[in-house]
Amino acid sequence: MALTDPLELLDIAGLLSDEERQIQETVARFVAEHVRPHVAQWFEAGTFPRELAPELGKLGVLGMHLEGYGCAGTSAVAYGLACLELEAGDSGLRSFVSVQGSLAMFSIRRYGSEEQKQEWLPRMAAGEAIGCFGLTEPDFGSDPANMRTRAVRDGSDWILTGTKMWITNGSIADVATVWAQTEDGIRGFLVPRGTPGFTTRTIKQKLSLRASITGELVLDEVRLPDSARLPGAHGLGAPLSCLNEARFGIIFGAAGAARDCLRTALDYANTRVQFDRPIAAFQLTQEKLANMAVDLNTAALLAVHLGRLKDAGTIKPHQVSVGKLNNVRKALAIARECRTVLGGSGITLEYPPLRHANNLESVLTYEGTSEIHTLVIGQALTGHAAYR
Ligand code: TGC
Ligand code: FAD
Repeated sequence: MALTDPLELLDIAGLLSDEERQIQETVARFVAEHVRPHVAQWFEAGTFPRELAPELGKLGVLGMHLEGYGCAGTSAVAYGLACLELEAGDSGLRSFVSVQGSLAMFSIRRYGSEEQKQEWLPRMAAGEAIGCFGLTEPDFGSDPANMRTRAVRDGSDWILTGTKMWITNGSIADVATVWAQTEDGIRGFLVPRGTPGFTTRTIKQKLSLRASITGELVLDEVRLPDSARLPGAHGLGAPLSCLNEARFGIIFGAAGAARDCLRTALDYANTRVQFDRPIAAFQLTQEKLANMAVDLNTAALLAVHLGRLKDAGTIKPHQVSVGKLNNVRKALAIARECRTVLGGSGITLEYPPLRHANNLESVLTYEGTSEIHTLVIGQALTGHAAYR
């Protein structure tokens, strides 16, 4: 008798509470109804349907692990499981939710004034307002400490000038959290769409994360009042603390993309007949499937373990790096291997593995490249920072 799901191999669901399983199933149903039937077409067209935002708001996943202001305040593990199911649909969908909740909303929740929280968080939780997070610049990605975007005082106002690159939701966002150098170190600012001097552009011709909008933010002497500054954010540690949140979601999300690929490959291998036998009956295919199932289940175990550490309030940034590095690397390898199980059919959008593999190329790079996470782990092991 075959297992119905590859994650049954280690009974990962047995590690979860009833409430966590319920949240996971609710998100899985949403993805089955609202995403799976359309996602190949969104990917092909290179669009993310904005009208999905209020639906995601109703589902309760936007800022779901934050407390108050219309957010559900769930556990970290529950949030992770939601990311797993969203990314099983498409990494672009999980990206939308990560950027909205873990970067844009989290930056306001942790570092914003009471007025900023009241103004933005309830609408963002409902999906009525979309946020983005501008840290990366054309010349400074892995090394944000050297960013060129500047904010200088002009009386009681600030004048912001600079360019942010590769910004998820950048050209559809109603508000951007923008990080800039000041005389007093790095600070964060909320820049609403429509502010004079603030323009955005959508980046085209992507071969990855096509069902997600990626943009450039241009700030040309944008004048903002001091009330637009995030008063609690001082120094590079502030944006990096937001990254910990989004990186955490990716640890679970990558496992979701890999599970979708492996489910597809298992189904395909059981039904595709060559040499008068299902290809699942060949030892070489079984070796692929077994290795991938072991890697997927250990990735899921790691995700749940890190989720428990996060819920206990003890997780460290280098532990998040272990999860992000391992799970994205493994998910990418699984997606590519599943593609081979599907033969020629694997290269089309009719099946998800190559779409996931292409998406995971971005996931390997954003939120800290695999090399940067390797160096974070190296620093934790040796005490030596080897970035510069
Ligand atoms: P370093 O001197 O090590 O640190 C500066 C200050 O920050 C503190 N810190 C952290 N705090 C919280 N969480 C972390 N993970 C932190 N890492 C460092 C550190 O303690 C220090 O604090 P203080 O008080 O002493 O000043 O900084 P560094 O310049 O040497 O850089 C370290 C490095 C390379 C690890 C960091 O720059 C880095 O992580 N680079 C990667 C950049 C990155 O990940 N960018 C992502 C942009 S956002 C994105 O990709 C969104 S995609 C979303 C989607 O679509 O899903
Ligand atoms: P670089 O930093 O130039 O790196 C190029 C190569 O050099 C990489 O392999 C890197 O690992 C390597 N490298 C760099 N430094 C070192 C070192 N010290 N040692 C060894 N190797 C090194 N950013 C945001 O701020 N907000 C977003 O919403 C956002 N969304 C994104 C969406 C997509 C689809 C993509 C692709 C990117 C997004 N990013 C976003 C940007 C992303 O975080 C950066 O691309 C990433 O941090 C890497 O920066 P970079 O592209 O400038 O590459």
